[in-house]
Amino acid sequence: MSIVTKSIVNADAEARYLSPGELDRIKAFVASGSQRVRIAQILTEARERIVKEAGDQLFQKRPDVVSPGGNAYGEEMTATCLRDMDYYLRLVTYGVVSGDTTPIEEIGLVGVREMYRSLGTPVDAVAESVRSMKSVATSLMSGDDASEAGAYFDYVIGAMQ
Ligand SMILES: CCC1=C(C)/C(=C/C2=NC(=C\c3[nH]c(/C=C4\NC(=O)[C@H](C)[C@H]4CC)c(C)c3CCC(=O)O)/C(CCC(=O)O)=C2C)NC1=O
Repeated sequence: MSIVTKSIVNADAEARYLSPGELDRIKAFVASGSQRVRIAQILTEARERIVKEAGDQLFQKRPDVVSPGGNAYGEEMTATCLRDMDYYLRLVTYGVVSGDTTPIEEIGLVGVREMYRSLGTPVDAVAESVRSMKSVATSLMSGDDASEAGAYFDYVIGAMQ
C-alpha cells in the first residue's frame, strides 16, 4: 500500500483529516514520484539483461548450484532459477513505484526461507543472485537513482539472511 492509501485508511479509521505529518510524508512521496517511475521504467526495460547478466555472475560465483546435484542443475532447473530472479526483480519494481517494501514482503518474502529450505534451494545463493541483480541494475542508473533502487534490493537480500 502506498503512503497515500495507508494515510487515508488510518485517518478515516479515526474520522479525521490527514494530519500535517501525514501530508508532509505524502508531499515527499509525490515529490519523488517521477524518480520512482523512472527507476521502475529502467528496471522493466532492462529486465532481461539484468537477469541474464546477474545469472551469469551467480553461476560463476556459485558453480555448485548448476553442477550435478546442485539445485539449479539442468536446463529446466536453471530456467526456474532465472525465473525466480525475475520474480524478485519484478517485486523490486513494485516496491520502488509504491515507495513501500510491503508488496515485496507480502508477495515474495513471507516464509521465503522455509520455502527454499523445503525445495533444497540454498537461500544464500538466492540472496547472492539479488546482490548481482542490484549491481547490474544500479550500473544502468545515475547515483541518486541507484541508491534509491539499491535500498529495495538490499531489503530483499536482508530478508534472506
Ligand atoms: C513471486 C513470488 C514467488 C516466488 C519467490 C516463488 C519461488 C519458487 N521457486 C520455486 C522453485 C525453484 N527455485 C529455484 C531457484 C534457484 N535454485 C538455485 O540453486 C539458485 C540459487 C536459485 C536461483 C537464483 C529452483 C532451481 C527451483 C526448482 C526446484 C525444484 O523443482 O526442485 C518454487 C517451487 C514451485 C516452482 O517450481 O515454481 C517456488 C514457489 N514462486 C512465487 O510465486
